[in-house]
Amino acid sequence: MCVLGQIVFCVVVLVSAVVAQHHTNEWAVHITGGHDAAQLVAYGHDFDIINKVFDDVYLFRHRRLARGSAEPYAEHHKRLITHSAVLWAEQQVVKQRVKRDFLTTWLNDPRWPQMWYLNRGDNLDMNVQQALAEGVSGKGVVVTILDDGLEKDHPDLIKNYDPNASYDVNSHDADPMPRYDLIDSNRHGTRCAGEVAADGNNSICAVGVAYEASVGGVRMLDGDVTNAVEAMSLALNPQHIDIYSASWGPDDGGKTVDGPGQLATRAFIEGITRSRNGKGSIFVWASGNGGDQDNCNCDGYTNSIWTLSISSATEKGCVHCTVRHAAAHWLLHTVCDRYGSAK
Ligand SMILES: *[C@@H]1O[C@H](CO)[C@@H](O)[C@H](O)[C@H]1NC(C)=O
Ligand SMILES: *[C@@H]1O[C@H](CO)[C@@H](O)[C@H](O)[C@H]1NC(C)=O
Ligand SMILES: [Ca+2]
Ligand SMILES: [Ca+2]
Repeated sequence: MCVLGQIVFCVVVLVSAVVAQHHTNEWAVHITGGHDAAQLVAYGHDFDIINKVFDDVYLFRHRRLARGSAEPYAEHHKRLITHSAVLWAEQQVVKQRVKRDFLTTWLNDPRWPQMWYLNRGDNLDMNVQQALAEGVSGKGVVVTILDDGLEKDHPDLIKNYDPNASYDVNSHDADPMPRYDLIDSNRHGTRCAGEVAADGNNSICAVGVAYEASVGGVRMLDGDVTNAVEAMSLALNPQHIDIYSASWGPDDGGKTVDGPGQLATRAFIEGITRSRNGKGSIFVWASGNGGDQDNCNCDGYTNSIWTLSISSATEKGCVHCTVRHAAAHWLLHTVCDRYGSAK
């Protein structure tokens, strides 16, 4: 009994879904002779005049026909347009229209609702949803994070992990896994990678700005950072990697003025002139962590002509009182650290 009821219900739903009732019982009618002529035509054909579209175009509604029909009312149409005062008539059809300013991107990652810098609107976010709507989500782009390592098997990174964008400069091997200690000193690189390319809509953790990009990590901050260490990191696999992201630099206390040495400089120049078949590497550098105490120009990496310097604001719009990507880091910290404080 129940089953039969369900089948009937399904059939009804299917039929009404397939046969859309999109022909209305209204016509737009172009009539010469003014309102009196229009009224004559309307009454003679069982219509009411319900409005005007233009001075000489009237909106008619039929008195008896159903509001919605799968088929056009061809007979009624024919009779209407043969009237001598009717220059043109069109039965009105319901058109499918989508509001373009209403972005419906909604991802199922638990932290997505809190990711204001991706989805909050009101000039607070980075217009990422508009880019996603155009299909720009990082697919085909290779990013590497130069930092303290990368948890390549992190559940939110494993899908986008690219071993060819990864290396361990500190230990001279191919595996960029971070070194674990009791205070989690080496989680920075994994968090930065998550900000860029944490997988989207996978029900895990957060969402990267470019959640379909490939991401690798270079472990280079967990040891002595020298000119050679920086240069090897900046020159990794340059025909393969599009973007090198560095969220580190000289001290931001406002008293240090330091910059790349000779080898790192050469890595920049060769990168921008020769890599990616001449298109050049993109070197992205963090700035702004020094807040009011510092000036971004006191840093030979962020003010270099070979780097793009990126800073940010807080959720309240404050640009000079906070750590650069505190919000994203907080999100990744609270739910996403695989070996974080819950370890
Ligand atoms: C996210 O995944 C859900 C299924 O879990 C799907 O319905 C939805 O369309 C996806 N959203 C995007 C933007 O891909
Ligand atoms: C990494 O590079 C090797 C050698 O060029 C290539 O065979 C392999 O497909 C690449 N892997 C990825 C994930 O791009
Ligand atoms: Ca290693
Ligand atoms: Ca995710």
